[in-house]
Amino acid sequence: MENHDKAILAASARHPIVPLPKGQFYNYGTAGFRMKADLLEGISFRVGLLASLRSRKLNGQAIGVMITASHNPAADNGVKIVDPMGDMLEQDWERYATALVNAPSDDELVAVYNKLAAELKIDLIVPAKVIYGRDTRPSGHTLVTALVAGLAATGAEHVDYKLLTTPQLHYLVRATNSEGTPLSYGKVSEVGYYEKLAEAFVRALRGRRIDGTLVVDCANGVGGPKLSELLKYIPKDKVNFDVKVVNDDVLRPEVLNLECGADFVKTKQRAPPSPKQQPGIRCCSLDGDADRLIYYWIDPESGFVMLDGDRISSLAASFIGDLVESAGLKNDLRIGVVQTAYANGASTTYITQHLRLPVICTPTGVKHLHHVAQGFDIGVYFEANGHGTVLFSPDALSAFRNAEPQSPAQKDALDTLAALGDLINQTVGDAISDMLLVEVILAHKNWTLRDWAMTYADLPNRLVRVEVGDKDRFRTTDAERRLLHPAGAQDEIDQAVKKYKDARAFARASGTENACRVYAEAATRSEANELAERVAHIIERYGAQ
Ligand code: NG1
Ligand code: ZN
Repeated sequence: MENHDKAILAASARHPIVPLPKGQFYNYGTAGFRMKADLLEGISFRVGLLASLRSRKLNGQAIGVMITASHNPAADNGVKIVDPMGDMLEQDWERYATALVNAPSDDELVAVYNKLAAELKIDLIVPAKVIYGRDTRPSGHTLVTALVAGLAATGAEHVDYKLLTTPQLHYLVRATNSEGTPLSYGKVSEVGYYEKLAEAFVRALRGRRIDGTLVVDCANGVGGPKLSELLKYIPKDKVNFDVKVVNDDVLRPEVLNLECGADFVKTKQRAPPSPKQQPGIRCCSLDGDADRLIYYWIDPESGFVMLDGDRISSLAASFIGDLVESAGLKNDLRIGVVQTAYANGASTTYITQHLRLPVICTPTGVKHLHHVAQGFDIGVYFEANGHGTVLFSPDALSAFRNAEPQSPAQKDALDTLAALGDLINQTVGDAISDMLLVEVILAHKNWTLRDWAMTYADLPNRLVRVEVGDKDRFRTTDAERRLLHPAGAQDEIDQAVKKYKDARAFARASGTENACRVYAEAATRSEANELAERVAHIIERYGAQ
């Protein structure tokens, strides 16, 4: 049997783990391992070991590793594993990642590695392949070196794709594993991704005009250069796509996600202060690794108006729902929308009552949404923060291609749907692909952002972060909408909610920070604020016990 012990021991000594205070552990959470970059070198090395094991377990299929901390400040970083179809790491393996990373010494690391290989019946002679990329954070270099040391120590073949957006890496993992099969996802290169999106964008537009200029704030992250690159592949003679790329400075690391980007816009509910936008201009923001997207404009009368993930979700569901009907496939394909408890209640009402589509609520974290969306023929899923995509089942994709159109209108709808199948990233939420989708829909509907915003009125809402002693004491049920523990807390929240009209509130432990989050919505802004404060006090009180 192949033995990696010596190589792992030697390399681990060069990429040590930073011990945490007694009783604390590193945890593979919703975003993989994410924290201050100077804690991550040893973790990245160990993730390399795990990625090799995972690839071997899956008979040498390529596994992805992405080094990014998304919308977090520049000093943070993160390491996340991507499964062969481009989806998130299988849930059971999160535990194995956590076990490897928390091994207290090099010897114990080797012991955990071998124990996992034995328990999971992994043949260490099988070839392993891991592909990886990173965002623009300077700490990415050190983390890549450590990752490669882990891959080399375990004899895994590895490919460095250097700077990538997170969704680009997901694309490349799926493209690598499907290459040469009937289900090929596209060329195995960054250029292949641009070609695929650009071609599908032109096809989905079907000659429609895109109105005005689109300003894209790239959070001074990797999305900036990548979007500029993509734009070169969109033929100017076929499409009038006037894009102004702003906040694309990737040379000064300290400006990453600083006062710009999708997370800033969503949480501060205002436009980035720089560059200042003229009223009426269509704007959108990506986050630091280009997997979140938020649209907005400055209205001459009402000021800043935001169109977030819930809006993108309802826009996509409405457009695709209409196309499916026009294509004569309404009785053949099940369309559904997946949201989390953070979705604005007005969006849920609009989708269920106006669009008449089913909505399922899942716990926070895209892996949950993705999984439930796979249960539909067309599953639209977005988090309110702008992360999401639309998944098409194999049946849906083959219906778009093979259904016999009975009229030119049916043919047009089928062709548009087939183009959307290629335009929309099927592996993970992709801000650049989602942006092209929104532009296609607005062009088809001949809508401005104001027309889009008029479809329904958001309920005023407020999100509050509450510091608690031990957030893990707060346990939830019903897709995180109700607290099970600590006993009594939910009753108090229920009492508070009853005092307001059209109100809803919930509290849950964050999966990415050591805190609880409280969300409240109500008929007016002041009531939403008041309710959020009340529930936050309840959580503070229980959190202090
Ligand atoms: P937590 O910290 O578990 O609330 C946050 C976001 C999620 C998700 C993850 C991963 C909110 C309220 N929560 O999770 O939607 O995106 O980060 O980045 O936005
Ligand atoms: Zn992100």
